[in-house]
Amino acid sequence: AFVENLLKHPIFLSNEYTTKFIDETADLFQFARRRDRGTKVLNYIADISVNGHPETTDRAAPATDLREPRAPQVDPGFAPYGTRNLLEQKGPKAVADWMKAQRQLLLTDTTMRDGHQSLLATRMRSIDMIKVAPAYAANLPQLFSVECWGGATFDVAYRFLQECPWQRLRDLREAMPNVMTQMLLRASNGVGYTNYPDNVVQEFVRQAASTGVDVFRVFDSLNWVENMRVAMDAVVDAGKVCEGTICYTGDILDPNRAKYDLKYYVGMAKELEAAGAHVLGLKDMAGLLKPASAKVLVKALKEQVGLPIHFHTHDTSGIAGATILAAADAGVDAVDVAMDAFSGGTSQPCLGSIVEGLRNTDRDTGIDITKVREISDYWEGVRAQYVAFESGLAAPASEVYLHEMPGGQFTNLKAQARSLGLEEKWSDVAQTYADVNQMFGDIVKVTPSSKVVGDMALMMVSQGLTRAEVEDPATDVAFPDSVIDMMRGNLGQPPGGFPAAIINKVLKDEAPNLTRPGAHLEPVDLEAARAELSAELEGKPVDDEDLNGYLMYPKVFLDYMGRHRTYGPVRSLPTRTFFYGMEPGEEITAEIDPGKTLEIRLQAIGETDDNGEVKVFFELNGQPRVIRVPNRL
Ligand code: BTN
Ligand code: 3PY
Ligand code: ZN
Repeated sequence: AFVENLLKHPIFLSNEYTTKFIDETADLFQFARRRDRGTKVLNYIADISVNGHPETTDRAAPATDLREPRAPQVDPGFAPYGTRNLLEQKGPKAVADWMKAQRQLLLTDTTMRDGHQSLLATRMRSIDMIKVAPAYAANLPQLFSVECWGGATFDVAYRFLQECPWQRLRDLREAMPNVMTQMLLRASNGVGYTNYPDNVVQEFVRQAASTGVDVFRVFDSLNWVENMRVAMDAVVDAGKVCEGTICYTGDILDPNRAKYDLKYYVGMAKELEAAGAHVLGLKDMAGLLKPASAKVLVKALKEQVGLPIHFHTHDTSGIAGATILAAADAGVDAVDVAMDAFSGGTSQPCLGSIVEGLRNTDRDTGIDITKVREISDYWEGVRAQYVAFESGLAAPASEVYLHEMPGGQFTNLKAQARSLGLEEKWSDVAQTYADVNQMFGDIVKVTPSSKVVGDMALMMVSQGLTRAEVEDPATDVAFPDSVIDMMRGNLGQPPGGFPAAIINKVLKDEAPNLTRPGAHLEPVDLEAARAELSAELEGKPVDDEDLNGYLMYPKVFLDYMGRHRTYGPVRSLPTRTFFYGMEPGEEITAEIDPGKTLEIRLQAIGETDDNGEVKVFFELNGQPRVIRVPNRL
């Protein structure tokens, strides 16, 4: 009815048609909710074509003749028996037993989560993942899991990619029914940066399990097992694989880093086993575990803990492949790798090279390397579309052993330093980051504790403060909010607590809370939150997925919904169109619903008129359409 009204409307017929016209024209407004999604998407394309995308302006752009990447073609629905089938049939404990009984080294492909999180600032769009998911199901059913959710992907999907992370998960799950999906969960910090009330964490895990996560890698940013139980219990209750995870820092072979020695890690592993983990995660988020240390650590964990071990690392230093091989020799059960085109540097080591490196050994992965190459060729084409988000780390960086920054943070912090005019002082930032770590008592640095250390280091370098000056009781220091929050105990407690000197300096007379934050955060009234959200959305019914998005990130979620009302299902646009708009003469298709495809041709872009507006001429499924957008350049 709306479209009919619109087509007959005199203003529309006179071509004086803008988004504003729709919003301000009362006789159309009663249908505004059902305003045709094609028009919304055209508005988006018109706006980006005229004004550019705020995130890619002034950044490197893909070659103009770059073609859309094509995924390997497979028989639709072909999905040989895989780990997901085992989980469905026999449950998580059977998956763990099966892992231990395997001789081959099991592989997780991280391309769809940590790979692009570490190389492209998490900007990979769902459409690029979903297109290749059937090829994973058909050709790589031997994978242990595909890590494709959690970490920073949740927030970035809403905030920067204008898409729903739950829908991504649902679509991947459907296209890949035989291989386990895996997510990274920051325990009580959910997929956010601060502790949430227990019932918010429980509800989030329940929903993630129900929408499609099979393996939950649960870690705490201070390695505080006490603060992991709520999330771990929720995973076990959901019948999914609970990977209770140790974050690795320091160097077990370095006598000067005795705080994180072999005994510490074995002790934590035993705590996680007792807490109900099915699998032990060993998460080396900065890539600090060296080959010789891996041999010692994995051997000890295998001997003293009954759980299968799943090792995750980053190749920032360039020798993480060697560490994986050493861990494999020592009996590690599964490791994380990224598809060749998304591997190396701050990402994971190279999947294809590990497959080849172990061929004809007793840890042979059994993975078909020709299928790996086919899929990686696709990923190479995908990556080329995201050059605007490349971090530019051109070579291995042994400096990582100094600062111990996680893979995802390294390049981010570099960009932050650049934007503060501290590019020339990067080596200061790296050293100061290490100093702050010592000042905080030598803590695990991983989201969100890594962000706190980064905030403090940037503040010190930009103000020219040394550690001694910060610690001097006589100087007055304005600490970043995140530092105050952490010293208050709001992220929990590191082993041995934070040093009294820094707590006193940051909090002055205030006493820190040393108990688990979740124990004193009021539970959220979920139905009241749902009603509040529904009211914000003018009465729209709110499902559990949207409610969980809102509970994690209230403002980010509402902003996303606001843009969604204006721009519609832009997730269905090709990546180049999403980030760069279209050129005159160009044609694209966008499947906005299964079987409902928009054929879009941009005919011409007009001149800017006296009102500062530009007419953009399209053909939508063969019908001429004119969209006016403000020229904001
Ligand atoms: C973002 O949140 O920045 C990405 C979503 C796209 C928002 C669109 S881009 C065209 C228009 N111009 C803006 O500045 N925002 C919207
Ligand atoms: C995240 O929490 O997003 C991480 O990748 C930590 O390593
Ligand atoms: Zn990682």
